[in-house]
Amino acid sequence: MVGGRPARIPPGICIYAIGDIHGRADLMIEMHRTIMEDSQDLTPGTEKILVYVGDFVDRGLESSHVLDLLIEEPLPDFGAVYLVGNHDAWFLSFLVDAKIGQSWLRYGGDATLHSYGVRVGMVRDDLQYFERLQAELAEKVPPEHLAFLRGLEVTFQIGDYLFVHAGIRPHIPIEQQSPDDLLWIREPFLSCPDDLGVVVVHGHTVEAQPTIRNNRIGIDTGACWTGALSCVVLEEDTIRFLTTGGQPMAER
Ligand SMILES: [Mn+2]
Repeated sequence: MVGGRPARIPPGICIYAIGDIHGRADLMIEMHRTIMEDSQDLTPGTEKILVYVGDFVDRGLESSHVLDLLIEEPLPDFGAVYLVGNHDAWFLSFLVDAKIGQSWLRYGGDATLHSYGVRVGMVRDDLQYFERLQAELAEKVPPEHLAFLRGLEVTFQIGDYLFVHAGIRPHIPIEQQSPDDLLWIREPFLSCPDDLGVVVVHGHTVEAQPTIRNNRIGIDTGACWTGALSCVVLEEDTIRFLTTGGQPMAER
């Protein structure tokens, strides 16, 4: 809801927004197929835009393959918007600052390294070890992947909707939001009940089901663990979801 009325996408446009993929190429392929099928039923001539809310890499086993597919096989007849997630930013940071290796590897960067053929071995905590991994990764990451990651957008706005990886800090204008908040925020955004002037579509925080609140739609259903990759479909003032098969998470 925005200003007491349902949020809207401009007429003639259909948005498909996909949550955190985290190296699950298998689920992304399945979701792409589902979206292709679903879009057959749209009014002919509808403009179709696919928005990815970021976190393409880490945790899942196929980060490198996910980037290959996005670069080489974008869905035909869809516009595409690729947003940056905190994990995608972490990947790029590691290439310039080996010191962050310890936290990055702990939160799924180890799987990304494996996907590029970089052997992680026994994780140590000395800088030399992370510098070795950094050098090997730099050697093995294709320049196309770096260009893709560096070209990711932070936000995308259309109609009454704002798409961003994590969320926004309530009651601060979009253009004054800190990049840290946009990529990392949880509270006070997630439980804020207020009209934020836009409905925020975001990933980053795993919820058992895709979530609709009056000011946000959360589409991270923890695909890398649950097998459930979610997509929200927005057309005019309608909201519906597509999800790959998989075990939904137990309510927490
Ligand atoms: Mn994530």
